Parts: sequence; structure tokens; C-alpha cells
Amino acid sequence: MFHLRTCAAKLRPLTASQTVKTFSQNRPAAARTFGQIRCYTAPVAAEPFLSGTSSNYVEEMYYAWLENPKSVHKSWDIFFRNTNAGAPPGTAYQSPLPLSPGSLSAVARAGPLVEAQPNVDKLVEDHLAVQSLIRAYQIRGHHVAQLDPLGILDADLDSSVPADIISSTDKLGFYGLDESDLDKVFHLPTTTFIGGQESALPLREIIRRLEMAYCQHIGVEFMFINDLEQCQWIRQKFETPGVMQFTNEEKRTLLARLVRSTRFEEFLQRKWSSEKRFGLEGCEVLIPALKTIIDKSSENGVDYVIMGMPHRGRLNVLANVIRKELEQIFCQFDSKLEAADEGSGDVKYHLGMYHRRINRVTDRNITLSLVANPSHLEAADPVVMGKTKAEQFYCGDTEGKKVMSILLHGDAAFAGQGIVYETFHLSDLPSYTTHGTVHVVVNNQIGFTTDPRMARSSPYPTDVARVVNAPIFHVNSDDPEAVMYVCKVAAEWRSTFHKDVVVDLVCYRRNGHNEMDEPMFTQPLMYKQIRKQKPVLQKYAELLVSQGVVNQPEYEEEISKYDKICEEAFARSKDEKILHIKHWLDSPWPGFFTLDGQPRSMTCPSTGLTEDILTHIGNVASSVPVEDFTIHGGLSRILKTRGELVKNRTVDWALAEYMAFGSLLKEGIHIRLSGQDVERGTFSHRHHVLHDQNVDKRTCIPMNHLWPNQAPYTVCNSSLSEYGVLGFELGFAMASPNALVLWEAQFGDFHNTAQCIIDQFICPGQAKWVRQNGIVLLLPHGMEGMGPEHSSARPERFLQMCNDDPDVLPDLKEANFDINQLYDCNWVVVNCSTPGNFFHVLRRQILLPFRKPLIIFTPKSLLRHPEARSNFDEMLPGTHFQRVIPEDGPAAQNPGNVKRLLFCTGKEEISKYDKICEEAFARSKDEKILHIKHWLDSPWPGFFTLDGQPRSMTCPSTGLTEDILTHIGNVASSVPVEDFTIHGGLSRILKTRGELVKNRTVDWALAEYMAFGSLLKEGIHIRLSGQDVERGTFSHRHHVLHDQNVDKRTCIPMNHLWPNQAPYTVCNSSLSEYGVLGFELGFAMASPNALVLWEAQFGDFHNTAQCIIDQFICPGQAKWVRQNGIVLLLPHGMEGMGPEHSSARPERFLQMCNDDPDVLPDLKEANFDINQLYDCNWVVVNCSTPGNFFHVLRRQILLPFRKPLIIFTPKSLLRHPEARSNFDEMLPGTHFQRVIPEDGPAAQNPGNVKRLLFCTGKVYYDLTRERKARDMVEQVAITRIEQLSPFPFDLLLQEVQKYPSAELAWCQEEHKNQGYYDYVKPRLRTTISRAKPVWYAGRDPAAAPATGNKKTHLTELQRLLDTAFDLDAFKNFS
Ligand SMILES: Cc1ncc(C[n+]2csc(CCOP(=O)(O)OP(=O)(O)O)c2C)c(N)n1
Repeated sequence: MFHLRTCAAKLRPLTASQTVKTFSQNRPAAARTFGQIRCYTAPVAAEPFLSGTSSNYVEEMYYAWLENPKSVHKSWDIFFRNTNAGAPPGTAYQSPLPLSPGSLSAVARAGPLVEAQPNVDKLVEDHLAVQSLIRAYQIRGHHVAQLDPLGILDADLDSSVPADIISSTDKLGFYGLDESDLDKVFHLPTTTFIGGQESALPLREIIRRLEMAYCQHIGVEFMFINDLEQCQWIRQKFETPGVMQFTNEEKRTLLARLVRSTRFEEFLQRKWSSEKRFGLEGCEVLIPALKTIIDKSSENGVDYVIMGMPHRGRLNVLANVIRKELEQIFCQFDSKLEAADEGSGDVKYHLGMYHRRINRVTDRNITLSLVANPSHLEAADPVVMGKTKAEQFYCGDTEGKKVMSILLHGDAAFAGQGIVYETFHLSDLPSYTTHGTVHVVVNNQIGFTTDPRMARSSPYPTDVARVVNAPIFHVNSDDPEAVMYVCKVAAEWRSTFHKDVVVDLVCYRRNGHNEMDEPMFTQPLMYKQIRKQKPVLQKYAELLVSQGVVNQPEYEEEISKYDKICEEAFARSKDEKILHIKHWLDSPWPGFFTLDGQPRSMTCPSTGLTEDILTHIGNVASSVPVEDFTIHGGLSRILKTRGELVKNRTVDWALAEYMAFGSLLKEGIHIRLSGQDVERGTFSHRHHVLHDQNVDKRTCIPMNHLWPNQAPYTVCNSSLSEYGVLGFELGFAMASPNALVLWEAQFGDFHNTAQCIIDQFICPGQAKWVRQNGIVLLLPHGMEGMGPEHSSARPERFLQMCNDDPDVLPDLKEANFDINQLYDCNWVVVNCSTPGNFFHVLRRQILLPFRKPLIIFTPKSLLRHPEARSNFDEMLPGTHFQRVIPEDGPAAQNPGNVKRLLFCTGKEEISKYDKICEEAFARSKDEKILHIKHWLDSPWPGFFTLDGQPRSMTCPSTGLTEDILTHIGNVASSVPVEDFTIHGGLSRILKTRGELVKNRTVDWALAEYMAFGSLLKEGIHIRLSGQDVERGTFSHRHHVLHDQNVDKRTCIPMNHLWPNQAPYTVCNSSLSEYGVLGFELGFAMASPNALVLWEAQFGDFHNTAQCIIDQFICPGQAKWVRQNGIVLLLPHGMEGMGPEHSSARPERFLQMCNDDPDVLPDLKEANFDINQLYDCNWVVVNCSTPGNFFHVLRRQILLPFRKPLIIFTPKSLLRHPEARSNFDEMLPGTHFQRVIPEDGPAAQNPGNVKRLLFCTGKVYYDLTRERKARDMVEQVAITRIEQLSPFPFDLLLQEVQKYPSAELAWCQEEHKNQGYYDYVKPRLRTTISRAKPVWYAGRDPAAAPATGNKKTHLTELQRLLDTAFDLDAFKNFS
């Protein structure tokens, strides 16, 4: 879209003589009042005292009043106020008071009366019109600013010009003005600075200056800000004429920075042309932009900048902003680089950095830290904020003058991810504010393959920032000087107001999402334009050469100087043999470890305390340590009870926590406890903040009155965000090992809305990023009849993620066994049954010589349970945390008589609370039957029988006739509309598809096509939604074709399959998993006759929607009798992509299946397989062939009931030449194979088979390749489990029985505590009545889902294969 340029361009420029000397010229420089502009609307002529001759005088009065109401006589003030307030004609005037000296001076200033102006109303109206015109530009000027460097898009997604912006002279009519008014001079209101030294200008010039300020390459969005002073500040920065001037020196620095940014990407492209690097091309200006923000902030006193950023341009930022040595970066491209220390080696796009250096512009010290980040976009936002807050806290920077944060964002992620909003809402909370973050958006107007129109509903991607009144500066990134200017203003804004600000760099992405990706498939016209686009460096260099600021040889010299730096670093990088991940630490903890990074000891002192200390803390905890402070009567009673406990040398839960905290504070350890309602405690047991009942907002925190010179205690009720707040506290805990940072969930189950922080940072943080962290999670947990919503913190999930091996007994005699175990683990999980033990574990957390996250399941009823008390004796010096509390009753006296040893953890069985529940239950007995079905929100009329049963318990064949397969195949490989030009690369893809169809074969994409296409024929609506699903993340699907010649013309062949077919909806979603999965679940609720699928970009991203999975999809039917047939497609597989992209966490889905691993169902039951499906809570499959994928999709609809279906989908198999299925596998009579048995030579002579390997999914292809290479096709059989849950006991029993002499082994690529093993092993053992062991061949347990080091990945894979085919591998264990 090309905006109509506004009329000022057509108007004559203002000449010197036109700067008219007006009546107002002699007035003193405006003492601007910043008051709201009042509208002078009353018909003035109706006032009795107004006549032609006085109107000039009135006009003068009016102007004087506008500028300062006090400068005119009170009577005039009242008059203007009244008219302004809409007083009817004749009523605004009130008799003047006697003239005061002040008003006389106003009269005097009016000077001699000049020729009468007949129409004072018109004059006033025109002035008001001009005022609203100015205001219109201030509010809406950005909508017409030229922000898109490509000149074809609208940054605000709207091509229209607002009615009140003067895009042609006829639009003056909107204001009651016309062309003849253009040369009239208007007085300027106090709310504009366009006049500079002038206080009046001709209209023509007013419009021109407004255009210059608001409609060029900068679009300023700020008029929503409630604070007038801040608005004025911004207006002054952007409106003052000539404000955007740069010295030649500044221009040369800018050019040099652009050279570095541009040439760095070019260098990488030259050296590693087939490597992904998520280059910055199209937004090279980011580097000078960040440097400007840092320079300006440094000038204003900042000496520590903490940054968080996503993939785009990360390497460039590391190299040119943080100044990581180039060789350290270049060597990361060497896949053979070995890791010297622990850590995933997935360095390039994820690891952080910490660097202290001199800022060359300000000559001051500056420390820069880039926080390590996972692939989950925006997840690092709150972490950066938390770290910033901590650094501010530790250096006493209470106003954020020394430490600040900069967050970088992509446009799609900024708009899509809810965590952005949650983080903004922390920005002004007293215990969370970092006093302003500068946000920089790399707004390349695309998210992977998705257009902004499909990715957000707001005009700009930045609108989320408006909720906190942050100004937003949109800027065309092809104008480097404009960019520098807004960056300077942004930095000044932060240092002036200490509030967030957003710089929106409107740019483009020169290549595909990564350098391997073809963007023309989906954005043909945009990319045609991009191909023509001159790089910004070239443009700017030409400009400076033309201005004589530099000459061509100087420019070329600058380039070759930097190229040489790169080349030399490249040569040096070849010497780097070993990767020191520790060099990539974002938060070193100086002094905590030895110089070579080891703990200073491997012991932990006693965590006990002297009686004195316990008593002192207990006394403070049960008192009000300030004068004249009235607490609530109920609280007095609570404190009194506490006091009695202390007297009796006992503690309950709250007191135990008090003692732990209070004693650590004495030892100089800062404690920070944050979470929803933590100050009082969700269960009203804590009361760490006392509230004066008489004085509003007067509070007292006794914990801060414990000791002289104690460390401070921060306890803070948080906002209602788990994701944001847990991320923040994690960041806080990162900054120093000498603080105990705790996050408490309101109930434990709410942790899943922060699942991403747990999965991506807390659990694997050390393994991925060599970064220890001692954060503590307090998760209230316990089955107390509170229902599914409040009972469980899901301990199983935390335990499954522990990195220890269940099958390996460690050396129990090792010195310091317990401490070593702690040192080796990824996190510590505890569930205390006594307050004393809770006290000890909290103290141990700090007294340990290293840091590990600590997950504590905390009780609810035990908080008040009379037996859940500990004696001081359990907490005295010499005592410590008891990992196991042994039996100490009579059974322990006569252990020989004991018949059964019960193990348990946490809450004891019989509690007072249980009794309360029993009583309530007894009362509820009058209600005889609860018909939950009466509470159904979406009945599916006709789908079930009248009594809600399935209409059958069978499923027809899911096969199709050859005709149907061929027809769908043909459409899938063609363009079914006329005159439609597709991309050449896509033509080749479709041609290959056509050949597959001719050969009666399908690959993954075709199999999906056939499943969808055939269901559409049968009247089933299909809806596929998710990020970039139209093309497919792996560019394999291509369900939407894009005409290469006509903008936005698309074709969906799937909708051209059959006459009267059901419609197919395929839609790229916004970058929100939580929102979109929830939406699709809702869509699937409405009717059972639609196949609704949500695809994750990569399977691991499902955890930002964990709440939808945990609360709705998994237990929906059990909780709400509501079936749902939603399908989740989760790309999964270990392909050396690193920890961020490998795993969809199958173990988590399998762990949530409701079948019992120890119970063998009745295998002879009729329709066993269908009954199993009917009984399960969801179905989990991992197909190894396209044909089976086709069948399971069709089965989903042909089943007579609905269950959620979780499919782990492959990545490399999409193009694997062996991952093909023949039409024969899809013909009528065929069906989904829950198990695919061995069908090679081993199956011919099953008696000879020595080993039966079970596996699922892609690893099958690795196994068969290896088996062939080792010539073991006779000895080893491979059986694929395609439907993991419900577990195909029946078919697997047949398999095992077929190979009587075979050892059984489970093979998986995933780490041992992940994948399928924990689910499959006990069920396989149940199948065979535990007659044989089920061995394991695969990776060891781990905290992170994969290594990021290619070499390690391949070594691990080979080890897996070696174990699988070494027939002696398990000998030693038998
Ligand atoms: C939470 C999350 N969901 C999905 C993805 C997959 N993903 C990677 S990049 C990308 C597009 C990002 O677009 P944008 O934010 O505009 O940044 P750009 O790549 O254009 O710089 C997506 C969806 C992700 N990394 N994180």
C-alpha cells in the first residue's frame, strides 16, 4: 500500500517572510501550563458585552488565558471556563470584579486596537480546529508514517488514512477549514512544540511540521499515556524543529557499526553457507540501535545491562554488542568440537554471556550480560527481569540508575506469547519493578511463514505494551539516523521516568526463517520486493558519501578492516579444539566456587541451631515488634498460640519456616519469598506481614526485626501469573548463590501454567547451560478431598524428570555419599512429614557448597495438624535433615516380627481434616445420585444412544478404495485452479508427489492428505491449526498454494476434491500455544463430526499449553463427562537438534494415562481393542509408517466415541526414502496396526531368534539399518509398538510367545527417564507375567531432553545401537 502523502508536501514551503510577526510575538516565552486544552465552543457573539470593536481585545484575552488562565482577570477566567464548559449563550458572562493590576497588564499587552475583526467566533473556532488537528497528528500520525522499508506493507495492518489526518486539502473540511486558511497564522497551544521559538505559525507550516514530526520514518504512539508531563516530554522530543541532527562524527560511528553488523552476517554466510544462523539481514540496524541505547544509558549512569533475546541476530549481538571473541563464536560451527565441561554444547543460539569492558563512547565501565534462553520464545523475559532486580538489589540501586534490562523480541512472538503480557504486568509492582526495561522489537513483519494478519488481532505487534503506558516508537529501520534517534530517546525516557519503553524496528527478513528455508513458497510478492531491496548499509553509505561525510575509499577501508578482523579470528578459531561452556556463563558467582569451578568442599555442616536462636526467633514470630501497632484480634490469638508452642519448645510448620528463614537472615543470607498471597499464606498460617488495623497500609514484617545487621527479608504477594513470577524468581536466584529465593504456588497444580520455566530452565538448566540455581519451589500438595483441581502438585512429573538411573545402585560406601548424590542430581525433590525436617531442608539449601533447585511438596492440613509438630530437640546443633525417617515405634523394637514394611512420604493418613471431610460426606448422603451428565456443556445429539452409550463397539475398516486414493493423490500433486503460478521449487515437490501416486505409494504428507481428503468426502469437517501448519514447519505439507504473481491469491487443493465435500480449514495460528490449543479444544467440543487437529511447531512447545493438557484434555471426560476427539500432532525425535527441539516429552503424556501397569486385562474379551480405547482417557501413538498414520487419523472419526489422540510425528521421516507406504496397506479391509510385528527372515524362523527388540517410531529405521549392517536379520527380531496407550497387551503377548528363546529389550532414542520406557517396561512385564526381564537399550537418564553437541549425539546413538545388537550386552545383569 502506498499512503497518500499528506498535503503539506504539496503546499509551498514556508519562507522567511511568512514567519509572520503576530500580535503574540512579543509575549514572553510561554510559561507552558501543560493543562488540558479546553474547547471554546459557546457562541461568543451572544454575550452582551461582545461587539465588533471589542472582539480583538477578547481574542487577546483568550490567547492570554489559553496560555495561562491566571494572566487574565478572574472575570475573564470565569467567562472562558464557562463557555468552555458549554454554558449557553448569554450565561457565561459574570459581572467583572474590580480591575486588578494583573488584569490591567493583560489589557496593556493587548496594545492598540487594530482594525476590528468581525467574526470572532470563526477565529476561535478555527483555533480550536487547529488544536484538534495538532492533537489528531499526535494521536494518529503514526498510522500514516512511512514505517515499512519495503513500501508495500502497513505496519499497523491498515492501509486507510484516518479521517482527521490531512492527506489532501479537501480534508481540511473535516475541521471546518479550507484551502484559504492555509496561510492564516494560528496561535499554537501549549501541548505542542512544533513552533520551536515561535508561538504562532501559518496553518500550512503547522501541517508541514506535524508531518515532519509524526508521519515520516518515525511513528510515535504515546497519547494513551495518562501522565501529562510524560506526554509533553515525548512531544518535545519529537516535535521540536531540527531535533534530529547528528554530527558527522556520530554519522561515521553509525556507519562503522552498520559495517560490522552487515559484514559479520556476510562473513558467516560465506564460511558456513549451509548452516542455520537466523541471520539479521534486513534488520542490520539492530546492532547500532542496541549500542546507542547502551551508550546513552551508560552516559546516564548505568553500568550493568542485562539482556534477553531470541534467535534472530543472536550471534551478531554476541559479536558486536557484547563483544564475545569472534573465534569463540566461529568455533561453534565446528560440529566436531568436544565439550570440555558439562553442558549441552548447544551454544550458538541459546547460551548466554557475561562481559565487562569499557564503553568506548562514554569511556566508562560497562558490564553486559546476555541471559541464556531456551527455544521457547519470550520465556526468558521474566528471567531477565528477575536477574536485573537482583543485581539492583545487591548493589543498592533502588531506582534502577545503575542496572537496567533490555529485552529483544520478534514481532510474532511479542504479540502471541502470553508471557509478554504477564511480564509487563510485573514492571511496576514494588517488589518486581526493575525501573524500566527498554524493549526492542525486530519487527520483520513475518513469523516463520505466517503473515501478521494471521498472527495477531492488534494493529501493531507492540500493542501489549500499552497496558503499562509504555510509549512505543515505531521506526523504519532503513533510516538508520531515525533509528538512532528513537533509541536515544528511549534510553533517555528510561533514565528520566524509569518506566518501560518500546522501540519497534520495522524491517524485513532478507532470507527465509533460517538460511535454509524458501520464503517464496508462502510470501511470493513480499520476497520479490525484498530481492530488489538495497541493503541498508549500501543506502546509508551512499547517503554519507553524497553528503561528503565520508568518501568512498574511507568506506571501503572500513569494510576491509572488519573483514580482516573476521578472517584472523576465523584462522584462530581453528585452533579451538575444546568447547568451554563455562565461558558462556551469564551469571558467574565470584568466590562461590574454587577457581576451576568446583565446590569449596563436599560436606554440609549441621543445619541445627542453638536453643537461644530458636527461642529468639520464636518470640519475635509470636509478637509485634513495633510500638503502637494494633493487629487483628484473630491474629493475636494465632500469635499467642505460637508463643505457647515456643514455650513448649515445639514448632508447627509456620514456625519451622520462620526459624529457617530467621536464622539464615542472621547469617547474612537474603531471603525472598514470592508468590500469590504468600505474605499471609494461602492457608492463613504464615502471617509474615502484619497489618495495623487502625492505620491504612501500615504494615510490619517481624522477620526484619530479628537481629542487628541482619540480611533483609523480602516477602511479596505476586501478581496472578505463575509463568511470569516463577521466571522472575528464577532470574533473581541466578544472580547470587547467597540468597534463598522461594516461589510458592497457591496450590501445587498451578505450577503447570509455568511448566515452561520448569521444563526449560529449572530442571535442565545446569545440564544445558552449566548454570547452577538454588531456587526453591513450595508446592502445596495433598489428597484431602478437595477435588481434582486442588489436590495434586503432580509429584510424578517432577520425579520423572530426575536424572538418576532407577536400575543402577550407586556405591553406597563412597565417602559423603549423600552430598555426592546431591551434587550429581539435577534437582532435589522432598516431601517432609515434620516441620523440623522442613526447617532443616530449607537451611541445608544454603549451607550446601553448591546450588540445586529444590522442589518441596508442602502440606495443607498438616499446617494445623496437632501431631505435625517438632520439638526443638530435633533442631538443635548436630541435627540435620533426615532423608528417611525410620520407624521408631514398637515395630522397630522387634523388627523380626514385622510382617510388612510400609513406605510413604508426607502427610499421615488419619488427620483432623479427613474427619471434617467424612462429616461433610455423611451430610451429603441425602443426595442419592449425581447426574453429572446433566451438567454437560456440549451435548452431541444423535451421536450416542439415548442413555449416552456409543452406538456400537466396533470400528469399520479405515482403508479406502484405490480410486479414492488415486484421486486424492492426483489433486494433492496438482494445482486445481486455472492461471495459477506456483513456485518452481513447489512444482518439483508436487511432481515428486505425482510420481509417488503413480507408484502407488505415499509419504507422510500424502498419507495425511489421503486421510483428510477421504474424511471430507464423508462429510467430516477438518480443521488443522497451529503455527505455520499451512506449509508445514518442515515444508512438507503445502496445503495452501500461493500464486507467485498475484498478491494474496491462494488455493487450497483439499477444498477442490469432491463435489459437496465438507470444508477444510487450515490456518496458521498466532504464536500462542496456550491460547490456540485451548481454542481448538473448544472447537472440537462442539461436534463429534469434525476432525480438529492442533500441531505444535515442535513437540516441546506443548508445555506453554500444559494447563490445557493437564486440566482439560487429559482428565476432561473423568472430570466433566465430556468426550473430546481433539488430535495433537507433536513433532518429536532425537535428530541432533539439541535439547530445545528434540522432545515432545512422550513420558509426560504416557504418565498421565489412566491404565494400570500391573493389571493384565482380559485379553479374550470381544472387541478388546475397542473396549480398551473406550476405557482410556486418551490415546497415544507413535507411527513408524505413513500408512499407519493415515489409518489412525481416519480411525479417530470412525470410532463410535471420541478420545483425545496424541500423535508423536516425525521430522526426518517426512523425507526418509524408506518411510513410505504402499497403497496396498491402505485398501479396504486394512486398518490401523497397533503393533507392527517383525516380518523379515527372523519371523520365518522365530525359534532361532536370540533377541526381540521392541521400539516405536523413527528409531526403527536406525535399528533395521544397523541390523542389516551387522548381518543379524536372523537373530534379532524388531517389533514396533505403534499405539503405546492403551497398551496392546494382546498383540504383544503373541509376539513374545512367537520368539520363545529371545531376550526382550526395549530400544529408544530418548533418555532413560524420558520417552516410553517407564510406561512400556512394567506393562510388557505384566504381559509376560514377569517371566523375563525387559532390558533397556538407549541413552542414560538426563535432565535435558537431548545433548546439543552433534558429536555427543552421534556417540550416544552408536552406543544405543551397540547395546541393542550386542547379544552379550545384558549377560552381566542376568
Ligand atoms: C513458544 C514458542 N512457540 C513456537 C516456537 C517456534 N518458532 C520459532 S521461530 C518462530 C517464529 C518467530 O517469529 P517472530 O517472533 O516474528 O521472530 P522472527 O523469527 O521473525 O525474527 C516460531 C513460531 C518457539 N520458538 N517458541
